[in-house]
Amino acid sequence: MKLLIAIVQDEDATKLISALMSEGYGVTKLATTGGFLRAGNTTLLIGIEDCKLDGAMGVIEKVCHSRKQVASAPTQMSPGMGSFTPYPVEVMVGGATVFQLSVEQFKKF
Ligand code: 2BA
Repeated sequence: MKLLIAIVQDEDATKLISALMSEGYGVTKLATTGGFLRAGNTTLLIGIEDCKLDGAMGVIEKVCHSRKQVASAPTQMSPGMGSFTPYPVEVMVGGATVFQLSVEQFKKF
């Protein structure tokens, strides 16, 4: 058995959960925050049998889209002065960041 930890953009989360559920995958949704943009994103926990791994990855790849987002990165105006001001930086946020873990044991009580 595998556990997928999929970090996706909030815009894709509802559609992705629906698509996964309709194909019989179990999903847990967590409200999370990206460390770089400090913006909300969604993390899904998906526990699956090994034989369904490719199917789940396919659904994630199909539903989730990359988008450009603007981040406010701090910059130092005067070196040594300790004064920082934000300036906009454009970054491409991925459709999904997916970690695949092997599950040692799975039980439901
Ligand atoms: P954030 O940390 O908010 O990052 C959003 C996007 O900003 C990233 O998209 C990337 O394009 C850019 N970015 C991140 N760190 C950067 C840096 N130090 N310098 C320049 N640009 C940077 P993605 O790579 O697609 O990541 C989307 C979200 O997935 C991340 O949101 C974070 O929540 C999660 N994530 C990505 N890689 C991760 C990792 N190795 N471990 C845990 N979470 C990760």
